[in-house]
Amino acid sequence: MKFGTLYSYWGTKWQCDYLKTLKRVSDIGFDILEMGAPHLLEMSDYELSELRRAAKDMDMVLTANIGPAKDKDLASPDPDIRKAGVNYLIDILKAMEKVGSKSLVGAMYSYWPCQFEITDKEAAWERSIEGMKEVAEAAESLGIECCQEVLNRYETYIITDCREGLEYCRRVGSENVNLLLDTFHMNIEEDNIPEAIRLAGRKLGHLHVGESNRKLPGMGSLPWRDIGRALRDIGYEKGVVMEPFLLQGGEVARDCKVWRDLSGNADEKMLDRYIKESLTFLKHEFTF
Ligand SMILES: [Mn+2]
Repeated sequence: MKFGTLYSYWGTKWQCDYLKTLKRVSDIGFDILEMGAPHLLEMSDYELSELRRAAKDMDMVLTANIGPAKDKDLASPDPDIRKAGVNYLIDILKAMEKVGSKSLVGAMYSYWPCQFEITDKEAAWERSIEGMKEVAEAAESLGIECCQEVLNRYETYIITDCREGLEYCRRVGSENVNLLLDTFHMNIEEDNIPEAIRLAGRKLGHLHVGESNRKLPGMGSLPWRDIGRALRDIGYEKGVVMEPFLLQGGEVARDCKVWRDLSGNADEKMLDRYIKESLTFLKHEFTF
């Protein structure tokens, strides 16, 4: 397994100095930096190649996290919005190729955060799957995996448990379209987190890890040792990426509904210490 974190841990805005953060995350001991996929479209070819080289030099893997905006919803009843969604995801895949990233992860089957104005699920699935087939074709030709994130009921109506995620992937029918399970969402929706991981089996392409309140693994009460056992049972060798949201204020906290400080007023040094300790803890629980 490779361990990583989302870039936004230290900030309150969805933005990042990636060269600096790559070094920081590498120094802490991670193997993966998860980027914000939209940022790839804002970067020049030179910046993408510079980041690609830096990641290679540090032996770091880059993954890209996406939650498309509402005007790029693959499940929208509006064909223009669906078309914009398909084009957007394909543009991201092309930028990922330039930065050397092989894994696009997130709720790309629709938009995020969902406003639940439309909840006609079967029709939404039909539309989303049709668009995802086009995206999958591009992903196949670029050798990139698209991992569909199973969310919880408050954030989407499309895919809210592992079983539905597997069915969605089956209907898209591509080797490059797999599942992203996230322990935070699973804790709300699954009967049993390790069993859901076993059910996903070889279709599990990416794992997000966080406690029930999105604190760092080890700060709460999720059954990490049992989760690790399930990952070993399915021979999981892909990414285990933390998505911690501890800081109050700003657009990150607003989008992730962090309405109080969960960091104990940590400064940057403390945040580094917390995440390093969490990595040590998680590696121990997952490999013991
Ligand atoms: Mn997640």
